[in-house]
Amino acid sequence: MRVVSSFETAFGGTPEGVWHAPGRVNLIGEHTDYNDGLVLPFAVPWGVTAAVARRSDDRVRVVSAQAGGGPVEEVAGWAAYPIGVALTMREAGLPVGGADIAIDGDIPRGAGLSSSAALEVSVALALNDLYDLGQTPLDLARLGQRAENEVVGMPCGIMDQAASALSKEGHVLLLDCRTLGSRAIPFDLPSHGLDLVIIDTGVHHELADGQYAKRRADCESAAAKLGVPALRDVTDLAGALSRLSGDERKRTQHVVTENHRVEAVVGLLRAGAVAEIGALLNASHLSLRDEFEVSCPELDVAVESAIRGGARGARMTGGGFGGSAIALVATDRAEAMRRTVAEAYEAKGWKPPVFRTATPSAGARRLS
Ligand code: GAF
Repeated sequence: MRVVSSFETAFGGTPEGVWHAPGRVNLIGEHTDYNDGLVLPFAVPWGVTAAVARRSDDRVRVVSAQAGGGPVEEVAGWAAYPIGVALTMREAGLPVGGADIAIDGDIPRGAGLSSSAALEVSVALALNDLYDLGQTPLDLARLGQRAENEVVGMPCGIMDQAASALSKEGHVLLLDCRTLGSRAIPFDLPSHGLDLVIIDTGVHHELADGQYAKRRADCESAAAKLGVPALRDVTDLAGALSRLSGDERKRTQHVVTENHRVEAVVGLLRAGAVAEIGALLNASHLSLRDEFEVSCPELDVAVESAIRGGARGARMTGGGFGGSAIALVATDRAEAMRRTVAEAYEAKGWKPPVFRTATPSAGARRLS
């Protein structure tokens, strides 16, 4: 394994083990996690692999095949994620000593498939095993999120880390972001003659992180005005909207309806009506575009052209402002759909999008 040889080259010994954590796609439930709402992600076949050994001192050293260069100990750039996890575990009172960590990954960069959560969870799982910390996969997801919030400074919710830590092959993960209760729901696309195609726009618009924090603040101030702990708690949407205006009104409209869409998708999946979720994916996209305002022209064209090209439904996935869209399409129409999307991009003079088939995959695990 390449990550083992990169460990040996960087640190001069052999790792005690190798761990893997996947990236994710979110089927539906966008920008609901930090509103105590519902999400429905699943793990993708790509992820981050960490080869790790304990050290007799407290130092944490990291190398990455993607970043290149020698071992890093500074909490900056990409290294803030893995080192941040170790520091956060210590901060939480867990007895984590030093570690040498080599990282390798195959999540396409900038595709919005949560390479950062995969990085956090792979390292958290490795340290949990090596230092016998007794943390559950959900605990590890929370530690990863805390590292990202407190060390990296990105105010993300729990969805990405939970998807990486808890997903089951062939299933989507229904996660209640308030109770943190979760359930694996079968998502067997081949038996329905369907593909879920990831359309990677290849763009990542600047200011995305500031916009994320702003959306979160809009939601929190709306909930405060409505006198509820979180937008999850809005039961009378029309009444709530009549008491809000501007951005707070739009964000509330999105979050409340998006939670309903997650429930509706779960109902259809449980009834075996997978192809019928398409309209809800489309509605989610329009709401993210018009009410939550986190889409961008590249995502909108991907979604519109996918639908025009025969998709049952399509939407942006993840935080937005670039990254990827997903399209649910009959397997025998997938090729024609990809062609329609590629032509739409060409007509705009944009670089071609990259298509990948999303297979619901297993969550984080030890490989050796
Ligand atoms: C990003 C965040 F990291 C998640 O927590 C979630 O809020 C998502 O955007 C939007 O649904 O991936």
